[in-house]
Amino acid sequence: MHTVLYHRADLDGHCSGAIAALSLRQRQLDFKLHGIDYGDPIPWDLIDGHDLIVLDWSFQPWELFSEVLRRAKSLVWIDHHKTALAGLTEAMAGLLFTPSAKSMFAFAILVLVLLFRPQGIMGKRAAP
Ligand SMILES: [Mn+2]
Repeated sequence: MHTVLYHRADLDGHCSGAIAALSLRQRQLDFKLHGIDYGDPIPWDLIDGHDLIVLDWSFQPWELFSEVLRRAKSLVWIDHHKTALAGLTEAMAGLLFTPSAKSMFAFAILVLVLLFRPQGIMGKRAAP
């Protein structure tokens, strides 16, 4: 079963949750839709063994991501907030390097992205 966790505190969270629900319904997949906000308890019963889709929201602290990856069957995570990218790169760097190098690593990633992919890391929009 799929679980869709969407940010319940803003409109883009609600809309992305609705789009995911429509898509899963069209494909006749079983799912639970669950709104979440920062400070809410993590709904582990909806994560354990489920195909998890997280929209417009991030697990914080970042160490929670490794536990989610361990417990969920799969994870799709879509979040447009710049703190999401910085936090994730910091968490990854924390696994690879000394903790003191974490913020330096996130800064280096941001500079590299801006240098080589100023248009963003996703594909270009096709011409209409
Ligand atoms: Mn948002």
